[in-house]
Order: sequence, then C-alpha cells, then structure tokens
Amino acid sequence: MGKKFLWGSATASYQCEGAWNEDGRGLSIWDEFSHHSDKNINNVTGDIASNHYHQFEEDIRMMKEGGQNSYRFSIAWPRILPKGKGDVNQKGIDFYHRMIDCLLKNGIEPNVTLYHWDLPLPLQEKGGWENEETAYAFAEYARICFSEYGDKVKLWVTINEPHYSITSMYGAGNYPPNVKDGQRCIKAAYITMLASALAVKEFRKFSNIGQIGIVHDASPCYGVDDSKETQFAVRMADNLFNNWVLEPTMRGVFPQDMLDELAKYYDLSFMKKENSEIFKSGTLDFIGINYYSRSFIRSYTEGESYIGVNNTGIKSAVDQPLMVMKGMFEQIKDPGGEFTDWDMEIYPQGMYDTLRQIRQRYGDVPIYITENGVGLYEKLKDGRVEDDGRIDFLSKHIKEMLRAKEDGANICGYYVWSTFDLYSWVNGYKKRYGLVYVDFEDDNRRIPKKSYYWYRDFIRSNNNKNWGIEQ
Ligand code: BGP
Repeated sequence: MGKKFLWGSATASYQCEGAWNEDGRGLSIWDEFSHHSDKNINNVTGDIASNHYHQFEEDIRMMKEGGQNSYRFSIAWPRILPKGKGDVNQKGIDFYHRMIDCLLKNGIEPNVTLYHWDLPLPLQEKGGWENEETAYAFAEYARICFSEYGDKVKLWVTINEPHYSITSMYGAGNYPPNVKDGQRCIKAAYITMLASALAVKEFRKFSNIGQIGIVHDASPCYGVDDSKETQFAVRMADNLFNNWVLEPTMRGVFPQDMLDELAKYYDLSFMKKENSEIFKSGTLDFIGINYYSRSFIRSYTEGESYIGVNNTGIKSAVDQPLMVMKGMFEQIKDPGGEFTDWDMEIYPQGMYDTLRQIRQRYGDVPIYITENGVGLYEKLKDGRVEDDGRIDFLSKHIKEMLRAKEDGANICGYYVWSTFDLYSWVNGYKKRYGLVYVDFEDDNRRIPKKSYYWYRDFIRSNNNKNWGIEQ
C-alpha cells in the first residue's frame, strides 16, 4: 500500500476543546493560568474555546468537504489522567475514540500529539517539568494512549514545540508557571526532552503502531553579517533554538559546543549520565516542523539574558533586541523585514532554508510541516471573511515547501495552523489563525473563510500530482 501526501490542518486540545470541567477532566496549568493569573492580560479562558469537544463532528465534516485528508490534534493529558498519573478517566478515553473513529470514517488520517502544553496541574504542583518524575508520568500516559488508540492512529507526536513552550514558561515567563530563570529553564528543557525519549521507549514496545516523531518550532538563524563573531552567535542561537531539540531526537545526544558554552553560565549537573542511554534509544521516526518565522542574529553586546514577547497585538510593542543570551548572541528585528501586528516576521524563504538544512543534517528523515499559518485581526463582513492576507501567506510558504521537496527533502505532509479559530494562548481570541471563522459571540457558529475554499481548491488541483510519493 502506498502513501499519500497529507494535506491537513491542526489544532491543540486546550486551545479548542472547551468542556474544561466536563466528563471527569482534571485541571491543567492553563486552567489555573486563565482563571487566576494576573499575567492573563487578555482576561479570557479556554473554558469554552471553540467548543470542539461538542462540535467535533461538524468540524470533521468541514475538513472533509475542504478536501483535507489528515487532522493533527492533541490529546488532553488531564482528560485521560485527571491527576496526571494514577486513575484513568474512561470518559476521556472514550471521547478520543469517538473523535478518531469519526476521522477514520471520513477518510481523514489522525496525526496525534500527546502533549500540547496542557500539563496536569497536580504535576506542576510537584515541580512540573523541573521534576524528573513528570517525565516518567508522561511516559506512562503515553503508554496508555498507545495501547488505547495504537491500532487506529499511525502518526504520533510526543511533544509539541519543547523549545518554544519551555522558553515561554521559564524564560520569557508569559506562559504558566510564569518563571523567568535561565537555570530553571534549561533544566525544564532537558526534562521535557527526557520525557519524549521515555515515551519513545514505550512506543517501541508495541508493534504495528505506525511512526512517532516530535514537533519542533524550527527557526532558521541568519546572521546580520558574515564576521567571525556573528558566525559564533548564529551557531549558539541555532544550538538553543533548534539543535537542543533536533540533535537528541535524531542522534540521541546534545550538541557538545552548546553544553560547553552553557556550562560557563549554568549548573548542568541535572543532566545525568545514566540518562544518556535513554536518549540514545529514544530517537524518532520523523520530524514535525512548525514553521512561522526565522531568527535574525547578531553577536552579544551587553546586559543580562532576557526574552521579549508581544502578546498585545500592537505592532512594534517589543524593544530591540528581542532576546539576549548573555555571552552568546542577540536576536533582533530586521529593520527591512515585514512584520505582523504581533511582531512576527513574515519570511517564506525560511521555510525552504530550514527544510534544506534538515536534509543536509539528517538526510532522508520523513518531515511533516505540522503547523504553518498567520495570526490576523479578522471580522465578519456581510457573513464572510475575505482573508487574502492568509491566502498570500500560505501560498508563499507552500511554494517554498514544494521547492524544498523538489530539491530532495522528504516532506510527507503539510498542516495549516489552524483548522478553525481558537484560543491563541496569552493572545486570547482576537488573534485568529483559522481556515474557518468561529463566531465566539454567536454560539460558536462556523463560517468558512475565503482561505478555506482556497485551500480546498489548491488541494484539489494538486491531488493528481504524486509529489514524488508512491500512491
Ligand atoms: C505554535 C503553537 C500553537 C499555536 C501557534 C501560534 O507555537 O504550537 O499552539 O498557538 O504557535 O502561536 P500563537 O497562538 O501564540 O500566536
């Protein structure tokens, strides 16, 4: 049996399901954040979100009518294990069976992420990703999911964006538990990677269960010039942004020059020797790439490490540099760049460059573009959303992806972020990414945007090509 190129779209549990206190679901760190934190600057919650928990059948029907043949979604850990470990919640298990069955009935291949940031609150209370026990609890949760859904799901992802999520939680401090501490950040990043490797170890105990990968927020790094100092800065940025995740998952080790450099500033004794075997046996079958933007890098000048973020939606709300890594590099905004209202640079060529780099470094490994999209302010006008900006963004990025594919990168699928409008974390609901508009004011009514039809027609007109993949 051959393999089809997957054209789909993606969501994540906390961002869209709602039903936060239904059917035995436990609390996650995002419930705690959205209900109680003063850092929740947009003052909204995921309590109802896009109401996907109750409307998933309608959403899946729209995917099918939109020509999509795959759906990437995540399982909410607190629905399966309300306390993070221990007692299993059967109603949570049943919900994802219903969702997966509905997808399969509609000819849509499920691509399932085990952790997309909704860490069970009881685990956070015991140290969260700073505590190795969380990694072992994750492996146990993963095992339960493999044994429940493994005969139906053939594409699995351990963790969504370990780099971006952990630096937001412990570096920028805008994600719960809202910490700004480099030492704690690096430890949490390490334990998250350990969790992924432990889950892979569980996965390998099953047969006929498909493939497992990780989803990485790829950020190709470009220097402001070609000087020796800048080259060092670019290498360090590439280590922290990309290699920290890709090297252990592809080769089973962390980059030595990164460890040497970090050791000058941080205590790395939490990286236990006895774990190195776990990393070596925890390498993955494919890489999921979320591509949004690139990093523009110059050498370190002065000051303490920090990370700036724009969750306000007011253009240029962040100062230069965007990020400082003491002694290593600074990330800045390219003065000539094109930016969204949330200061994300639009840089389609980065899609090509990042895919080419992966091919150079890791050869033929299968790659899925697990997220690509743009957040915009949008309003219904005469019952329609004419999101030409999104169509422009997606078509340019898909073109770059296909160029990389023609040049030999083993790309097997592409997913738009997002299937429909949803909770954009600290940005709330005004930053919209969906192919389908959700009218949050009117009973979560679904209205396909212009981009939904554009994507449908694009898939249709390209379905006859086999993209180099056996049909
Ligand atoms: C990725 C996440 C998604 C999604 C997207 C857009 O990092 O995997 O969950 O949210 O980015 O980011 P944001 O919603 O913060 O604009």
